[in-house]
Amino acid sequence: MTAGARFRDVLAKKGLVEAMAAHSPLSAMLVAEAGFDAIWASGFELSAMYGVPDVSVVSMTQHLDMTRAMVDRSGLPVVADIDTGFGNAINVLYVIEQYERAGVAAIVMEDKSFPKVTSLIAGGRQEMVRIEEFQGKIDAARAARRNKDLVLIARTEALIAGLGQDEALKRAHAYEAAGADMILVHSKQKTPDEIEAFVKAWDGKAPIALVPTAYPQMTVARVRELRKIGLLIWGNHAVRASVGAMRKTFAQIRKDGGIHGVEGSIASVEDVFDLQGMGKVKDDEKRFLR
Ligand code: SPV
Ligand code: MG
Repeated sequence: MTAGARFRDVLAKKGLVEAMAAHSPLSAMLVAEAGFDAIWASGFELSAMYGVPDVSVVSMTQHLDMTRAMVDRSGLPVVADIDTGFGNAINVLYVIEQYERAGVAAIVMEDKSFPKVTSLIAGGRQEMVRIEEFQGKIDAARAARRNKDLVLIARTEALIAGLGQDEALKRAHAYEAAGADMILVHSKQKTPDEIEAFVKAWDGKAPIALVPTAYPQMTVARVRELRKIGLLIWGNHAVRASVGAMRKTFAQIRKDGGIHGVEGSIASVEDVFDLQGMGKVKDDEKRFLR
């Protein structure tokens, strides 16, 4: 079964795919361990991991390499955040071929112009491409995928750009008409009102994907009540958890002048050995080293 088929299977059986962000194979493994359905190969997280802004500075190959490693190590369906598709429809042809070959289950492509600016930044410069142009990019993605199981998710940034519900709905309908399997609609409002209004007004067939980072009142239970949601993405909680944990640990070590105070609050070396599969290495040594 392809990763895309597995994603579609979870959606059919559970009615909702719950994805958690990751930025590395290790974080992707922890997403799997926690029991989420899928990995969100977040552009924001990877940019933050490289210490650079999420403004199309991280290259397609950097994101692709990390995504491939996350596919390999996590065993979960991976939803790849390909931003704007790294260019125009011609670039998208190549991008889809590469990501499908890397084994992703789904791709999310957004209707902003390249280079993009991260969505949740206050006062961000949010420039969109024309509807027809983005339809061409969806068309290119459809033409490039070898297997129809690969889930193509079109993301509209109309609400992020402040263009209003009508524009968001118009774009969502246009993207569904162009063949998107799912529509992601993003919002940076501090409450779910804007998104709930969109969802209530949505009369298309494609399920909706949400990234409720800015409006944390949106729980799994509330999403299920909305019914039309097929994918819920917890967008950046892996990198934010890491930043918080590292800051706390580093500060404590500086304060204590040693590492004795942090042992109880960080993962043990054995824990990390387990994640790395050192048990198997020992077994393999017995078996193969002669
Ligand atoms: C990401 O995680 O890279 C996203 C979600 O695209 S957001 O950063 O909220 O735009
Ligand atoms: Mg992103």
